[in-house]
Amino acid sequence: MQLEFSIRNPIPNTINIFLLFRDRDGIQDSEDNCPHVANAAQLDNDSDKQGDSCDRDDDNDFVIDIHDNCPLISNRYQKLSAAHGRGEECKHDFDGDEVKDKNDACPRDATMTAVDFGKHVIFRPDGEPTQAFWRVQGQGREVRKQQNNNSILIGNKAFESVEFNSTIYVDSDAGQGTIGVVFGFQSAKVFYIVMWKKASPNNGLVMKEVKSTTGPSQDLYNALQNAQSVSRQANILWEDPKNLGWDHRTAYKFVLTLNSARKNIRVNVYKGSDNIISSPELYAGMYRGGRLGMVSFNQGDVLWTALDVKCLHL
Ligand SMILES: [Ca+2]
Ligand SMILES: [Ca+2]
Ligand SMILES: [Ca+2]
Ligand SMILES: [Ca+2]
Repeated sequence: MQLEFSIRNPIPNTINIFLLFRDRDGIQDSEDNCPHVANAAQLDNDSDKQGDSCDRDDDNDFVIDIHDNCPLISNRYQKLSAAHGRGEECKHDFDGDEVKDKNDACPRDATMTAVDFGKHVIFRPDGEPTQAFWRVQGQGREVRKQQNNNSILIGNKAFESVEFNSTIYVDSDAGQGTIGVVFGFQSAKVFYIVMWKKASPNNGLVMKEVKSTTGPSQDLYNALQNAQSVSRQANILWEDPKNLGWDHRTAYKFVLTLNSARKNIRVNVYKGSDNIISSPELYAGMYRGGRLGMVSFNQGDVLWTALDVKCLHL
């Protein structure tokens, strides 16, 4: 919904879009279940319209969270499991979604047990109409972009602190385009992007912070492709100083670690077991969580496989 809001009803350039979001988590205050706390995931375990991040009692059992031995499962009598140091009712399954913690991608989020990009939106940052060139398969853990066009796929689920893993593979000998991932997506005007070019002279991996006054437009697309920061569109946060490009038919594992509390972000890229690209821990002042996705410009036959997400509780 956030995306449609931004694309179909662009906000005039004169209005600071952040005035609508006091806590800058991408949720409009009127719809935000914690308007003073950045909680992009909007979790509300007991469905009382007070988000977990600002609800003192997330399970409505009258034991406040800080004293509750199962804060997401109603257990008024607080029976303790001595072996686990938690309440009996949540000793193996903290959020009560019937997936044990060790198998649960987000053990403190009952709405999320495994990543699934089956539900998503697609948009073109250049503002052109989107075409159905994307396919999602493998229970939402594999995404393929078949044709060469400029578009971004964004999963519907928003995350706060998270580790996002994907293996990117160009299944072709053709093309010199850009491949990458998107994170902290709040709207088509506010997101982060990791882009990796193949061709020189501007090859190499770059991480950008998008804060666009226009949203999808030729200006935004040009700014994303620009080797410099472009005011009112996109800032470069980090560039790989080694300027490595990617190769056809080679698998690269991307690991993004995102901390919404400390606003730290980090990317590592592996080829086999070699850590070929490693950013330092970057401070990203506006990172407050958001949705995850994939990007490719001027490149077809791109595969994102082994998609995996782990919520981090820091
Ligand atoms: Ca909020
Ligand atoms: Ca609540
Ligand atoms: Ca409670
Ligand atoms: Ca669980």
